[in-house]
Amino acid sequence: MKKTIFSGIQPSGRLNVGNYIGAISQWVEMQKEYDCIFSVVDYHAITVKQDPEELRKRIIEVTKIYLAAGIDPKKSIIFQQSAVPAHTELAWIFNCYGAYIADLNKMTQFKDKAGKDREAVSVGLYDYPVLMAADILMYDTDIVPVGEDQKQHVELARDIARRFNNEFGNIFKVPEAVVRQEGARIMSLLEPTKKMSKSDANQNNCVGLLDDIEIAKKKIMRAVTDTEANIAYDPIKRPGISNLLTIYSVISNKPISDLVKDYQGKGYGDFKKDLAEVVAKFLSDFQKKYNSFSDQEVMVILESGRKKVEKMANGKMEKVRRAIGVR
Ligand code: AQP
Repeated sequence: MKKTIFSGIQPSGRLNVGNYIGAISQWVEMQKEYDCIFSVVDYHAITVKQDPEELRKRIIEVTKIYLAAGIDPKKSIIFQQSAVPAHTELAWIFNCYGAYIADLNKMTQFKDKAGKDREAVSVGLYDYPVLMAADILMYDTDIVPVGEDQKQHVELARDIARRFNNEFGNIFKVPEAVVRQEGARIMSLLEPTKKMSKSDANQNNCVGLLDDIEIAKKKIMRAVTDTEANIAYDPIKRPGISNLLTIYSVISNKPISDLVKDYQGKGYGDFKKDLAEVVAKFLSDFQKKYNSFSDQEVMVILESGRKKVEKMANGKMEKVRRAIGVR
């Protein structure tokens, strides 16, 4: 039997090359070998304030990005999380069985996102990892391909599955996170010690997948490097240039060591100019595919995905409801 993959992205901003490299590009490869389920996790997006009209647009936009990247709806299931209410139901049950306050207090993403205002953010932002556990565990997922930042949340899903199974019998599969070796954490262009994030208030930190090509090139040219003169890979001491090398390597499919050799004796100016061209070509091909999908097509794909996962989710929920004694 083929293994099951589950992953998702929240429509909380404009998707960037970090999301593509860390998550979506892995998914595309995995479709060849596994049964894949990819969700547009819109109930995660509302853990921070969203404009309803923007959110509606972003749900379609993220789905088109999956399609443009090469997720094939004939091979893989694509669905919208909120269309399957079993996800929030299971999250509630995990809130009561399996997830502890002590777990959520450790979550670094919550600490980063809540900042100093911890008491004033939504309960949803705090509870986000529990909903994510419900998403993953619902479908007997074996593997969760994510970027580095989501590893801790997948660990929690594993703990919840084990705890629930200990109490109620073998109901959930314990999944594993898969993080790519190179590109698991693409950094911000202007502050390369911080992760590139789609909801970053300063969009000059990110190369958006739907950015205007000329603007994207300018963002690369302005990216922070350092005061050294040579092109070298050292993420700790030289995070800026190392991040650009990673982006270059993944997009052009050339090993970092080859790129470093190619740029011996050349400066940042030459390197960035070439990278800007590589990124421009990538974005232009990507956007052509993106624009070939209509909103109508997307709605049909999401609806067909909903029908497929709903059956699985309902089956799992019946077992869970019986196990905890509400049926
Ligand atoms: N900088 C990154 N490098 C590599 N992978 C990344 N991912 C996100 N940023 C990077 C991966 O993309 C997927 C998106 O997951 P998400 O939408 O649930 O949110 P996130 O992890 O919180 O990503 P963002 O872009 O930072 O969104 P916002 O700003 O809304 O919080 C995940 O697989 C993630 O690891």
